[in-house]
Amino acid sequence: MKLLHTSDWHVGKVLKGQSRMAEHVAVLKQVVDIARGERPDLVIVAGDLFDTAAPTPDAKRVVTRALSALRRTGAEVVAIAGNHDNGAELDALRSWAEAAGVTLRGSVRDRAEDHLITGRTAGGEDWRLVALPFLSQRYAVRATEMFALSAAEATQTYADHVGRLLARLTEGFDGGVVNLVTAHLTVVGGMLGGGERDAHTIQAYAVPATVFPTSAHYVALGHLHRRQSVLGPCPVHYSGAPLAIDFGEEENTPSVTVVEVTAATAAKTRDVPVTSATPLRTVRGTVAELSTMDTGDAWLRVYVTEQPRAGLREAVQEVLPRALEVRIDPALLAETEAPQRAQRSGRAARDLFADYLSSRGHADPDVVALFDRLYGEVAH
Ligand SMILES: [Mn+2]
Repeated sequence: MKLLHTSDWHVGKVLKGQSRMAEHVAVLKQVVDIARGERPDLVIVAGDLFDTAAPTPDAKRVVTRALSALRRTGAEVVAIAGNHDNGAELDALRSWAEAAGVTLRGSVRDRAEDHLITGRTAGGEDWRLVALPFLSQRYAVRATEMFALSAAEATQTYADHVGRLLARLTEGFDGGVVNLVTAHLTVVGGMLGGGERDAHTIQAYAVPATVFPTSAHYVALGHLHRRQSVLGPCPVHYSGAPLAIDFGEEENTPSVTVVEVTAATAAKTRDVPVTSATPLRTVRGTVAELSTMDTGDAWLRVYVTEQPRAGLREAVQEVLPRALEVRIDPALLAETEAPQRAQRSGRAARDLFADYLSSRGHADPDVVALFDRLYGEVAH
């Protein structure tokens, strides 16, 4: 059978004030086009369909249309909730989704059978898919345990919990059927894409790849935005996000993963690039250097290698109108040594403010003069 594995759409993402909605429409259209060309039997969306737990009506329309369009290619469609999704809300839509031929699993239920989805391809191959949506560590590691355990023990408990769940859910995996797993989690050794929220938590609650059984023919993961396979007892893959979600992910090649697998042969994977999103780029330089750069239509994060001064952001945005984030180069700020804290008592506000500015590498007489004028207006 053939699978199309995708994840981490993050529809509704607003990047530094810039909506990505038009890009998402184009990206998901391309994913649907790929599905039309590839004709997979099953499409798996491994979580983080939305960027937030309270998506806008626009975001909901884009996601539901994409799921329906994928279904219309003739594929079964299964989607699970990620940590960014509102699992309970996805579950609330289950009966509607089912009527449209789309299977949703929003949150972990106490009935194991609820997480086992079975099907048969047009060619007569049987498959079963264990669908485990994101399991919150707050839910998995009860508060009482958190107080009594060290961080390492709490992580172990989360990994144990996920391991026990997967062992229970996959205990019926046996021969003659294509055994599949989808989950939204971090596997130990996985490489972050760069833009995932709260990277610390993502790494702290990593589970070992040994939670997946040798009897699985393919494990379709979401959560890490970088396309990668993970060493494990069976084929374990992250499809990665189909577009760079945030700065730091510009080195990833966004794609979907097409998988050919049978009950008797090892899964063969192939990456199909998704190219419709606007690229993200990080550039560095002085305003003069930046003004000579050709950055095309990319959204930019700009690290300016100049001392901070009033109007610097505007100067950058004038030469690079697609700069969404403008910051002083962190390397430059680190070089600026913080002077000794000056004696405060008995000194004028203007002098204290000037000291503060120079301590931040921002000695700009225009700003001091403006402060002086505004302070004069409110102090009398
Ligand atoms: Mn995620």
